Amino acid sequence: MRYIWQDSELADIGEKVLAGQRLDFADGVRLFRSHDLLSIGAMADYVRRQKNGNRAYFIVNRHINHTNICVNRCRFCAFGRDPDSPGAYTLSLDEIEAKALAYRDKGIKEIHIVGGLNESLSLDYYLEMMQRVRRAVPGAVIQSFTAVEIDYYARQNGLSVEEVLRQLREAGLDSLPGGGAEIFAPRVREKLCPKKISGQRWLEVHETAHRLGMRTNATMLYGHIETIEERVEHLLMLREQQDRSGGFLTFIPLAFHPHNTELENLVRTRTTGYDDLKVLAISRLMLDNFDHIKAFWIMVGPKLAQISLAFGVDDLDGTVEEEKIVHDAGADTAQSLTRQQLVDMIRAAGRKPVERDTLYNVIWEG
Ligand code: V47
Repeated sequence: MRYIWQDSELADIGEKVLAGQRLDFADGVRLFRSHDLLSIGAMADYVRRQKNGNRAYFIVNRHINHTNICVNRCRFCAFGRDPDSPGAYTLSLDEIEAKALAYRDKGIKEIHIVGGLNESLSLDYYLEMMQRVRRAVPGAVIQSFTAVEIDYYARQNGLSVEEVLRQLREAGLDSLPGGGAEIFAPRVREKLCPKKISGQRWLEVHETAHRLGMRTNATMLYGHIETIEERVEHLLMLREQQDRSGGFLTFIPLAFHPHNTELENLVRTRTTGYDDLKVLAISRLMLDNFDHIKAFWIMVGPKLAQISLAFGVDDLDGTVEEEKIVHDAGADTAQSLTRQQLVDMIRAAGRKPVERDTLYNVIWEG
């Protein structure tokens, strides 16, 4: 069998992929510099098939953003507000419980809750939130609070990250989502999110969660001021962490949306479809110790997410229902897709739809 990349400038990288050898920093940079998208995609598709066969995953889930009040005020974020700004909100525990309860009988398998760093909320609010959501939807996995939020609750309460995670887990938390990673490079963090925890700290929080037996996700925010080298470093830092602690489930690249952010005049355009596919495919190639690569359709649109199934992606995320963070920043995607739409998108790409829970337990196979 001959592969498309064997006649390309990337043939030597393709040989490594075929031999199951790890790609290095220089390979990653060359892949990002190359315009041979089809060769990169074919290599990623080869790896994807080795790991996941013909399966493509989705989940019936619901996002809840409990507050947009945030002390960090990152320059790339259109969601965060000061407490007295127009549009600032904090959901009561009754409101959060009602949002979860509304999905109780709809086969929901995951509740994804993230929000801002709100000084006026106590750890008790989060503990009771977990208890109430757990009771409201006992059949769903609760994947909540980014590493940034967990670190904040620890500092706010004079507790260790481990203690906060233990208490939240006791109350119902199962897993951490991958947000807040942005780009680990200190140069970018100083410019875009100087108040946010360092990349090192983000990794430490995930390492602690993994040590406690919790599975977590990882992300990378791309398409702003980061360089190609900083993208590759970010991926390699995640790969090294995964070698050490092994608890990452899936990697989700997040395409930067500039509208309504402080970067709007600097980064005038959204990421291109070409770059989105390259980031997804190169992530599949570099992160050889991650089982899954997810295209969050909310970010890249359902059509590109579907095409990405031929570029290394094996997961489209889910029904979502309500999304504020990227829609505040100008996303023009819908708020939700139905289960049937996800199944149809996957089938039309020639793949076998598999409904999963957060931990990739199979709920249904089509
Ligand atoms: O942490 C903020 C990013 C994240 C913008 O773990 C932005 O399965 C684009 O992490 N343009 C939240 N992105 C979303 C997130 C996520 C989504 C879906 C699934 C999972 C998972 C995680 O969104 C934030 C930040 O990194 N973000 N502002 C923006 N303007």
